[in-house]
Amino acid sequence: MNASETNKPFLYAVKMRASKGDVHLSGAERLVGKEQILPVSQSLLKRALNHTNGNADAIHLKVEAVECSEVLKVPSLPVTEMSAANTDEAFAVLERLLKENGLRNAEACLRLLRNAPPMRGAMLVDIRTLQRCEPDPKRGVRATYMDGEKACFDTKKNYFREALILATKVSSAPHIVGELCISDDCNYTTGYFASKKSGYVRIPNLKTLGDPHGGRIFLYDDTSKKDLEETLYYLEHQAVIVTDLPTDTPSVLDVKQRLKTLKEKHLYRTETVIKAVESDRVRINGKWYVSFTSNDYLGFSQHSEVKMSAARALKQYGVGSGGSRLMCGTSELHQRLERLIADFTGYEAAMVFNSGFSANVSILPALFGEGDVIFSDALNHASLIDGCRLCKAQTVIYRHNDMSDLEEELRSASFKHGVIVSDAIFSMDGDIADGTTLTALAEKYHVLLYIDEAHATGVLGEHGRGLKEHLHLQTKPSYLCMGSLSKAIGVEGGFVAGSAEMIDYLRNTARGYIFSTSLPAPSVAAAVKSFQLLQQSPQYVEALRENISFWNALCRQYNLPMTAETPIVACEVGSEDRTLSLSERLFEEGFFVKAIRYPTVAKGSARLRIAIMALHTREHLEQFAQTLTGLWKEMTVKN
Ligand code: WAQ
Ligand code: MG
Repeated sequence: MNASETNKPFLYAVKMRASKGDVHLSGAERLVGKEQILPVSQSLLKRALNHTNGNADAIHLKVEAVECSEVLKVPSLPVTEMSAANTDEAFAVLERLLKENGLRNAEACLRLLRNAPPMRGAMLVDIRTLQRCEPDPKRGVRATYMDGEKACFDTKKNYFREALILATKVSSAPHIVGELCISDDCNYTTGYFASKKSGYVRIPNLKTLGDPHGGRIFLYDDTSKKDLEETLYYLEHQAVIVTDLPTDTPSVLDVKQRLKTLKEKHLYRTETVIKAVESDRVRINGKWYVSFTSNDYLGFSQHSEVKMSAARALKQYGVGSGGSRLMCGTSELHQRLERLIADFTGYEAAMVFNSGFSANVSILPALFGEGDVIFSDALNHASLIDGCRLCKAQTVIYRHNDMSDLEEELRSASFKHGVIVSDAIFSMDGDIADGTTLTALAEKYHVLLYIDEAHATGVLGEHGRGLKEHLHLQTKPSYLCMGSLSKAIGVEGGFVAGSAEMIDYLRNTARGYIFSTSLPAPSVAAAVKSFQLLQQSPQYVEALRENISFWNALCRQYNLPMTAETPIVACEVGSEDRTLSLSERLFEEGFFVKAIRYPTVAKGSARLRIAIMALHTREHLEQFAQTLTGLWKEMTVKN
């Protein structure tokens, strides 16, 4: 690199080539300004180091100066997308394009492409004779010294961008009338035809997945070959910057199309408007339905004392809290609620968030970062998944409630800090986490245990204290209990309970806590009352448990395969549209149960999520089981 000798402006060709033994793994090049040499080199090196073809044992990185005055600017070929369902259709498209571009021996040309030997360069083929005319047929001719106008720091190969740059340069070379290309990467099946006349035409399915065979032909049109040198020089040495690449101009998001796709896949969701709630019934469009959709398991959202408590707080404090907790959003009520939660769950301290979702996406990133590993159950709630995503820590997903898989992962991972994250009751399946083994594993491998009790608070354990009470587990300092105020507690918000220091630290670092206006006083007062009700008497939890037992008895009586350990009953149908129609049929019969579909559950495992409440009358439970049995039989017979 001797660009510094003069004051002329330069660009720099940065070329990377990675190989293992004699095998070429990956290669890429950029043509960039001086200040981009380092970041671009780094991205190319990363690419060389992380190539799926294998680990490189030699990486060549070459930086060469190119005088700016020598650089040609060429506008990108326009891009057209074709469709082709299989290789036959794809090759038919290619053939048509070749013919449109004046090639008389299109079929023979395609045979040449199909039988291209593996090489680093392309074949330079005379369009009349189909003879190859590059000096070294083993190597082929290589198009180099080219890039898009804006530097690109992709560490993964951007097939389309790179191919479009190459095709644009090649099509601007003297005597080149077209180009054909199929990637030799076995997982990339889209190829293209490019020419000045046709532009860059993308064709999918030019080969089948897994096929490592590719090839590239530059079509040359100059019978006398008097300018062959010129063509070769242009391809291999002329520096070209491609302007106006299509990705440079972002396209407007097509939400209309996306909505259409959602509807086609039966994944479109609508809101049901509830006009009134009364015990286990809701009014929709002027009619009362028995609801099996609410998470208000104990009916506290309607409990007269809970409502009174909210009303008093409304009078005293007003509607909104006016600020975040660390500003003016902490009232005596907030503190009382947190004290109550700590006592109720059996921890030193607790703090309240505006929602369980906010708690999960705030707590995990506050605690875990680079070098840490989160071990997360495959069926954890979306907010836990997003909490993991927001962390710089690595996430390892273990099979749902599979403790030997979890242990295997714990044993084989290395990390600075680790945490096991699990729902206590899984929200869409209703099963209970194996808390005993989780606790033992957390201790054995010196990791934190983070349990999301959203559906377990007020449900599990004699007094509804959650998983710990249910399994008679001791409180451990390395155990963090997160929960919700919006399910059995009947209000809104989330919480986390743990050691006093842990909670102190989280108040200082959990972003959803710090940067949200705090819960309004009426909600806080209502939650306080709900916890007091739970503490005063086990009657509410008992009533719920009795209804679950009654439901299970009905299931046995009607032969319905839907017995449940918790108030969440998974009625798995599978197909999205059949689940929707089951929900509709039940609605016609006076029952309100929503269909649960992807992404809440896996594709093809759509279901009704039946939620049992303490408020359900036996009569309603019985009527529902009876109706569901009829419809369920109808469905299973049909399919
Ligand atoms: N110059 C000439 N020929 C080359 C070059 C080059 N710089 N790089 C690769 N080839 C030849 C070589 O024979 C390869 O075996 C063959 O092309 C395929 O190369 O719109 O990835 O790099 O999404 O595997 C097309 C993208 C991707 C289509 C093409 O080619 C789209 C691709 P690969
Ligand atoms: Mg390749």
